[in-house]
Amino acid sequence: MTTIKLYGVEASRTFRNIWMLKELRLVYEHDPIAYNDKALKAPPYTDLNPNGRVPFIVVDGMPLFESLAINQYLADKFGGEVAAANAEERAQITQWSLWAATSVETDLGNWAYHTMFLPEAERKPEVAKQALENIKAPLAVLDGVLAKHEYLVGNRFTVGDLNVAAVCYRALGLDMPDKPHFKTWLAKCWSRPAALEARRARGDKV
Ligand SMILES: N[C@@H](CCC(=O)N[C@@H](CS)C(=O)NCC(=O)O)C(=O)O
Repeated sequence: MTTIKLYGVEASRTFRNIWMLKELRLVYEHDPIAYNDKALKAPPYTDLNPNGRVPFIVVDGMPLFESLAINQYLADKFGGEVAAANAEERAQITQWSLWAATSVETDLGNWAYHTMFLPEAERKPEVAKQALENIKAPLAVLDGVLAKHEYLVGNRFTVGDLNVAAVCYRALGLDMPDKPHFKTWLAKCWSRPAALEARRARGDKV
């Protein structure tokens, strides 16, 4: 029998993997260790993820880190509609996952930190403003693609949508009337039952 153990507090990137585990209806153990817990920076945790960060997962003894790679692996291993159907779909899913991590994640994070998370005295409005400016172009790209296609890969919801929507989580709180296709797609992805469960797990009132 397969054993799956996920590590990381829900209110962290770990919720991306909780969403995927719930999409696939997998049974798993969970160690909700916090990202600022000192224990994360030492064995036995660093034996599993030498970065000392969450999330990471252990499936049948194999440790894996990087939230988006974990989701692609879970989809590949446990299959179903959300997985790539062939090498071409897998390539496109990887393309979108890497795109989200490199083109959107940092700026969206900076916007959220400097508008919501940091103590008010530490927030820098100019950083938030620049971050918002920076994400306009990549999100316009996404909006353009979603104007022509309901989903990113293969005309159905896949781990590609899940990974990009998960990275764009903070954009749920952004008013973007000029990006209607992106907003509709984001709301649709995040209203999936598994996505709502993942949000509730991190304390969102949804
Ligand atoms: N690219 C990694 C980022 C992992 C990451 O930075 N995790 C944060 C929590 S969301 C963390 O553990 N931070 C603690 C630290 O950097 O010491 C992923 O997507 O899994």
